[in-house]
Amino acid sequence: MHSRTYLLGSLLFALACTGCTGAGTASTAQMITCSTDPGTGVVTKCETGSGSGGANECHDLDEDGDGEPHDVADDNGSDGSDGSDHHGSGDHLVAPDNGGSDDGSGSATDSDHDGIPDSEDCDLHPGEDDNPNSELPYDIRPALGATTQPIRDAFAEQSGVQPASIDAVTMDGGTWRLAELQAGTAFLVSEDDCTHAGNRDIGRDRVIVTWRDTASAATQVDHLDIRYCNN
Ligand SMILES: [Ca+2]
Ligand SMILES: [Ca+2]
Repeated sequence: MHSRTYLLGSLLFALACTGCTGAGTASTAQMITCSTDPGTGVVTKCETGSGSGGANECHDLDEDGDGEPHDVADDNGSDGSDGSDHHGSGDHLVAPDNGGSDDGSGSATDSDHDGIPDSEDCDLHPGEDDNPNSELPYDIRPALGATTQPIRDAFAEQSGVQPASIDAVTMDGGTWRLAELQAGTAFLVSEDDCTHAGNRDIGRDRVIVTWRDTASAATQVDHLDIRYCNN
């Protein structure tokens, strides 16, 4: 699919963009840096550029240019047919080695061969492309006027099974519907849900969910994007 010329151009762009601060337009194969939740490692917020190299940070070559590690062909509409994209394939674009915290560790493992060592790779964080959870989908899209319990609806949609317990629901920024989400209370999706400034976008919030499949099982954690009214 990709010619060598295209690939080279993309890499040169990615290299040139390592100094970008986030003000530029989204583009494919851009380097992005994401902050991660200190407790769970879940990706919370991302921006373009190679970041400061601090703690609680990961990197990704954003193949579809949407500013997030998760790469899908169509992230704005129906993306139910993307089950075969990217996962484990050998055609990942490769990031230039721009130094950073992998200095001195020439044998750092890079299991998806994208040029970013596993220790820094967002794709390996909970719920991302190389570490998907089979029980919780990437996002759930409650419709205007629908009655929803977004987290339970998401478990039902993905696996058809509810966990034994949902131990924690947190948000990195904002508290929109947080009380309902933590209590598992059903609510009616209103215009305000569609238009509020969420922690990801207009009408869109990312929550971090911790649960157990059985009372004695270890906890699992994943993020879930709630996209009210398909935002
Ligand atoms: Ca992406
Ligand atoms: Ca990698």
